[in-house]
Amino acid sequence: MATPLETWVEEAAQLTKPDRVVYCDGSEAEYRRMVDLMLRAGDTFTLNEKTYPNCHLHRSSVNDVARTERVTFICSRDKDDAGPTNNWMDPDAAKRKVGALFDGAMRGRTMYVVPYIMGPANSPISKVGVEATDSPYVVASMRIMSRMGQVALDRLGPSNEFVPGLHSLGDLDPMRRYIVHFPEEELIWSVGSGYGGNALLGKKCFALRIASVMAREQGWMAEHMLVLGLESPGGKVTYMGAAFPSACGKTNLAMMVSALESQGYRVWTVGDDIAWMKIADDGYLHAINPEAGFFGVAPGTGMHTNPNVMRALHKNTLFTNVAMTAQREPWWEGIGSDPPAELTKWKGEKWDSSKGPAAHPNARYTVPAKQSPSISPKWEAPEGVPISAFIFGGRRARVAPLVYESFDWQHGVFVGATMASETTAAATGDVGITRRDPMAMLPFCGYNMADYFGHWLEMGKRIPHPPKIFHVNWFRKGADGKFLWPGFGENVRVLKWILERMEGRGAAQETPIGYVPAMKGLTLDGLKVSDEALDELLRVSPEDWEDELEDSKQFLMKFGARLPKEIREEHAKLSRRFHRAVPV
Ligand code: GTP
Ligand code: SPV
Ligand code: MN
Repeated sequence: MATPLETWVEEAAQLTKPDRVVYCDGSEAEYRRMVDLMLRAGDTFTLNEKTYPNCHLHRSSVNDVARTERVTFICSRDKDDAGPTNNWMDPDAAKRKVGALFDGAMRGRTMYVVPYIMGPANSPISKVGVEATDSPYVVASMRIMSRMGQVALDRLGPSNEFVPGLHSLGDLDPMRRYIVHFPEEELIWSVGSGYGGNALLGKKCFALRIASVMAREQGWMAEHMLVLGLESPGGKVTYMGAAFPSACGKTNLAMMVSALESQGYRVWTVGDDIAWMKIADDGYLHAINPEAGFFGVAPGTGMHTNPNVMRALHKNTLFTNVAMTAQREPWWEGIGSDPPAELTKWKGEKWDSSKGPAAHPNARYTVPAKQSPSISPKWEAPEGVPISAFIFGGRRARVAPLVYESFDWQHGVFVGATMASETTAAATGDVGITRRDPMAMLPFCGYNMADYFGHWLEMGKRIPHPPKIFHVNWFRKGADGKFLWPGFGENVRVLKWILERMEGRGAAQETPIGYVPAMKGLTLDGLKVSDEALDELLRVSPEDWEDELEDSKQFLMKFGARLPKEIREEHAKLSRRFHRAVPV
């Protein structure tokens, strides 16, 4: 008798017609074989074996360098279940249209069957997925990013409890690229891209879009959140989850080297991108990191910004679309050194400064999480870690202060639902446009976001000790267009205030949007931030917020009658608080 897995693989092979089918075991030898295939294909290079042992540089197709939200679809039976913020296709129409692209797509190629676990192998919160792919780069990446191979087959056994994902590079033509999700079937189809979240199906497709649907049905949460532990003097560790949109600082915050280490504050990394959270017997929401590696943004990453990851990247790392020096070492803008005389651009040609950035702005590294010096001793705890605070945030040149605390859960959900951020190179399209990105889930929620807000409100009632909700903004700019806040390791000063607020300390002033640190509330010793800059960083400008109220209202109106009344109520309350506030 064929197992459900074998049956699905057989059907996938009938459609895509590969020359052969190979089940992956996740071994070191298999990783080597994948790398050899990539090297022979000519799009991958071995880096300096002395300084970067077992490290490689992969160059993706130049039209395939980031997630493509335009061709990402939620194929629920009812269009309203996808909601106004998702692209939607009828599931049968999607099967026909995308099925035609899969038909024979693997002819002359090998289909690799990649079984993987999202989450620690022995955690009850973890789930199994299977990706069938014709890309050795995807196989190699999945081995770093998840618990892949035999360990997953062992967990699955003859059961049908896995989320299947079919992936083919197709012909890499952006016009024939589709990333489609069937939430009711718990199925993913992706064709025409080999990059990141489009192709590593365990990540955004399963762990967020499909899992968010499961989470709502089953009463848990799947969020685009880093998870960190803040150690305070005496050794107590407090865990926090933070949701920032793509390329807005999750990896950096999760891995930060604390500027207050001498005062006993230290940050431990549990996860850098995704959190799965369930209510545990102790009444807290417990989080696991479903991933096993970091797929992090390279540009801007250096010894001054993220030394932990820099130390982790010197072995067993797969780089994508970075530049390469004559010594065959990776290089990118913001690495902390001037560009060397001889440099090969991410596309492969010789670089000079007239040719734009040497590394693609969305160039990435894929590295095992356990290689980070900051990795938490609890990062694979099967029961997860108890979350005491949620932090929302984004890139806002104006409007949002450095940090504020919501009044209560319902208000906090409103803060998340109306958060906004300037777009980045993590997805194709315009960069720097401010858009609403609720809970940093706009591109990742597998169902109607009005119902998603409802789920958040519901969870607040069910969690006996719900996390307190905060909002941060490291990206506020002064009149000169420069960031007002130094960011990176200095962000621990904000985490410290958050911790103090949770403990009933921490000086704050009440504003219409929530509690903002009092002028002396933040620990700023040893930091050069002028009083004027601090003033601006903490300012809640009624004019800016007047525009903000209008813009968020327009956004919320898209959801029509499906929007929970509590969200509408919070909008009205915020508006009233501003109109009552004495003008400053
Ligand atoms: P995804 O992997 O796309 O989800 O991104 P992410 O949210 O993990 O963002 P990441 O930490 O990789 O940071 C993205 C970019 O923002 C990098 O270029 C960082 O150097 C920069 N960045 C991160 N934190 C800060 C900060 O505190 N201040 C400033 N100015 N830039 C930051
Ligand atoms: C993001 O865009 O949020 C990422 C990168 O983490 S990707 O895996 O490509 O989605
Ligand atoms: Mn991300």
